Amino acid sequence: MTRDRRSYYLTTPIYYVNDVPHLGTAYTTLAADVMARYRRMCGHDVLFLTGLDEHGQKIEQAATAAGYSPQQWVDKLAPAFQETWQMLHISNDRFIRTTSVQHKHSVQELARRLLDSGDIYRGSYEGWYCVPDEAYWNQKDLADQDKALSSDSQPLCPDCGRPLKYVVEENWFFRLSHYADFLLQYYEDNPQAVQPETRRNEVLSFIRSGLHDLSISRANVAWGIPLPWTEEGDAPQTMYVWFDALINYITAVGFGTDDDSCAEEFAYRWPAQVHFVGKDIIRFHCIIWPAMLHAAGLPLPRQVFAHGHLLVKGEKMSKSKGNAKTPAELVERFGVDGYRYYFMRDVAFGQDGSISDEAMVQRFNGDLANDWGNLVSRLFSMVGKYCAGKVPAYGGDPTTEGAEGAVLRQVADDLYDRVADAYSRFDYSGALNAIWDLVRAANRYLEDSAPWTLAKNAEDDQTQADALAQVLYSALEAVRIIALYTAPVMPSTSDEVCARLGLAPATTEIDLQRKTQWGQLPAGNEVRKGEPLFLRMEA
Ligand code: ME8
Repeated sequence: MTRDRRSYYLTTPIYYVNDVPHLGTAYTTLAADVMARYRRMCGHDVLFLTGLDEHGQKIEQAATAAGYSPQQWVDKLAPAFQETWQMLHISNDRFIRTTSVQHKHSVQELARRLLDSGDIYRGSYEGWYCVPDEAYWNQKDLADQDKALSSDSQPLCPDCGRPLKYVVEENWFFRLSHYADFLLQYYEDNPQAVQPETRRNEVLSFIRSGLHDLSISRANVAWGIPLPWTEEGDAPQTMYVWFDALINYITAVGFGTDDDSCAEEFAYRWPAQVHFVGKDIIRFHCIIWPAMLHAAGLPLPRQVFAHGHLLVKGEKMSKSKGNAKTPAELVERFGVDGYRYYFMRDVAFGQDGSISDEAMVQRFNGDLANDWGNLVSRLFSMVGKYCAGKVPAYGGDPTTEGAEGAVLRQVADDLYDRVADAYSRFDYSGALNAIWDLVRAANRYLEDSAPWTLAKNAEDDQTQADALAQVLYSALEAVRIIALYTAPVMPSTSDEVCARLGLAPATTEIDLQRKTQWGQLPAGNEVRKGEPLFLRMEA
């Protein structure tokens, strides 16, 4: 296998298959998709993974309640996730399901390694458990709830607010407490490893408050990967669902098999460049997961980026709160690209963000229908009228473009670095805002240079004819460049604009920096006006 480009391996959480995907799960997946598309366009060898977390008590209970076996249940619901991602034009390269045979081998292999290294031991667990979050809680986490002090009362989960269950069982533990100093040092040496900064601080203070060993097997949950060892007289146990789930990130790139090509892929792909997660699951990803990897002698992911939550009327959107919407309802109204643009532009990635119908309509009408869509339709129709529908000849000679043209070109020339800087900070909104400077500059340029006036005398006056050609060429060139930059967020629209300019699809570019340099639009290409890209909608 030749590996001549740099690997960029990125992941989303694997979602619980207890229901269909909603806007929250789609949000993480979309953000990861935009990053995957951007990195591909910059020439990285991207591997984008998403998938499903199919084991555990929560799934077992949902299946039973619906009258299915757990396997039937996950098989029934899994396609809804794949279909939703296809509908949203998610470009994942792999889709992992934790019920796969390969994943079972991978989990058992990692567990064996940790047993061999002395990091797993037998113990007894007594304490609180949140089934919906599949998370253990210590007494100190519940300190502010008086009721938590005895096992016959029922405290609430500090995270999701639902009643906890008291669990007493003999099972197996991972020596998480051993790794507190290692983790503190690691995060001190690698400040980028958890972002944004607020989340990093949260992780550090959690570690400083003391880590407890973690129970990694369950005696009374049948729906899971069997522990690969049993001691005489013991009933079989299954792996704790988070221990199982986190390992998906290495299963998907070849861990746990004897096959040479898998080992080679693992060496090439691991560690991951970035795990995208919501802030609700940061402790699993920034404490448990790196400790497991380190204990097994494996490198740690380069970065975990924990974004905020989508809020509806101030509350986290979630199935349990009954305020969850499915992407299909919005895609039907706003189109796939309208949907994608809104979530990437209007919600600051990293912070909680309120979403509303009004804001969506406003963004759609203002940024898409007015600014971007209108630029394309009025420009392309002028090219049809004044240049017989062809890109006018103009070599992009900077000495002939005039002051306004030079300003427009400068905005375009500055964009690569601005966009790259924004993406390096996961600032999607900032990247789009920078791109919109070019959209606005192109609209202003048309206003200021008034091609419709130049066209009036172009037939008799060569200077006016040249000026008209320059203006339309420059504006078309800006449109070509905008289509390239917006492709990670709005792939179909960008490909459509490129097709109307007689160009290859924007989404297939792998050298964004070179391709966005000014002056590459070939003169003579047919320009097709086509239907409006975005139709204004009523509030
Ligand atoms: O936690 N806003 O799965 P899950 C933004 N299986 N993002 C949201 C959101 C909201 N309102 N609601 C959900 C699990 N999310 C485990 C993960 S990984 C090894 C195992 C997103 O189905 C966000 O990414 O509960 C959050 O972290 C994830 O969905 C939780 O998905």
